[in-house]
Amino acid sequence: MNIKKVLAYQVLDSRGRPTVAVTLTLSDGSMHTARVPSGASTGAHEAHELRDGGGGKAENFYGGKSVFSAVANVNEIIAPKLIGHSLNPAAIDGILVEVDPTPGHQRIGANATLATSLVVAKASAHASGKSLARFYQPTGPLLIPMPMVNILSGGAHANRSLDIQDVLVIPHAAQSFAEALSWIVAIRERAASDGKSHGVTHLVADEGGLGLSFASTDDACEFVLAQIELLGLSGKVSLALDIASTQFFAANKYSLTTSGKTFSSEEFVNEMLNLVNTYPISSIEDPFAEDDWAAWSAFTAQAPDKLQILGDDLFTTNLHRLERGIAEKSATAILIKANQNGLVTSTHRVLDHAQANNFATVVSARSGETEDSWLADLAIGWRAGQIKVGSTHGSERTAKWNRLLEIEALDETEFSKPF
Ligand code: 2PG
Ligand code: MG
Repeated sequence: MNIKKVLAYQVLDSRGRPTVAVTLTLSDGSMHTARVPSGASTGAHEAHELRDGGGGKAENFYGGKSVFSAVANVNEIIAPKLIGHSLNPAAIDGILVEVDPTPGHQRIGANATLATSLVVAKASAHASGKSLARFYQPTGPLLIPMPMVNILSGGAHANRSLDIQDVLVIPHAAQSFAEALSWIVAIRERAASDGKSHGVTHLVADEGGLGLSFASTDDACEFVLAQIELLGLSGKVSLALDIASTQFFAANKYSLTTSGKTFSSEEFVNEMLNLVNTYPISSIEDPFAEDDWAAWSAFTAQAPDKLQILGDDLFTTNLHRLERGIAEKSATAILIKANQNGLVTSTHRVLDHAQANNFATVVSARSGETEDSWLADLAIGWRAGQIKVGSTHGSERTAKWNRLLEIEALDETEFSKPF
């Protein structure tokens, strides 16, 4: 089957900001669409998201955040090279690299390359008569990932109502994904009503979590643990934190706004060790800034064996940075975000390399998402083992949860138990 037409256009993400969509038409007449997400707490080493910036049309309508140039790059530079091409995701990703060999797709934009790369993967699955998940794993039970779900948001996602970005929960003792999700919804509901009864005005943050204010990370952890306990889920649901510390690291110091305290790297290693030794935390993400490699290694050497130490801004789904992290024992797990990388095949390669080196892998959405659900299929098809999508509110989040529920209901599956 061949590619007949490729058309990119601008659509909106969950923050109401423009993003790139691509619709591909195949020679059988079928049409396939992919939309790309966008981060807010982005790492410095991510692939380049091309936005138009100030001037003319862009500034008038979207304050410089439009993606008309990325759209034009797909329609004018990429599309002519793909028309008539057979469906081969690796070969087409190779063409995208030839079109723009700069690191991070600086010239044509990673939003242009990823939208194209994703739509080719979706169309290829269709051409082989399979779902996207089954395209990657044609036979055998599919592995439904353990979810890591946002309950409280702070940092860049909730007007810094909390220094850290997320307090999440992991329903590690659930027997199925459906059961896991029902526990999470109950915890979030309880947290929302408890927040109100404490007189706290709560806001729904960028990822659908609650933007409650807390004086400290400890208070936020205790609040979520109280909800877990009241539901009789103690010992069955653990905490996960995304510290997103690059956001409050400057001039070699970690500076917390809520407490007004400032820490050197060494002091912050101890601060994070205290936190993980005090609460039932299964996973901690970005406890240190994206280039503070020494702090990561020092922490990993001293942290409890069972703790998952997860690199997001540290690795930015980049093979070279992952290789350094493996060599320096900086972490034990990697967050996988396709738009940090820019291509589906090379994102998959990063995930495989991590697993081959005994790193756990967590496929993740961005804070700016669309209703597209390819993330769920990739997490399953690539046997990631874990997934992070934000909270349970917002259709851009439920699109992924519902796709996981659908696959669990319809296909032969097993539920991942990484903890
Ligand atoms: C993160 C993500 C998702 P963003 O830091 O892990 O929670 O946020 O997409 O803003 O980078
Ligand atoms: Mg993160």
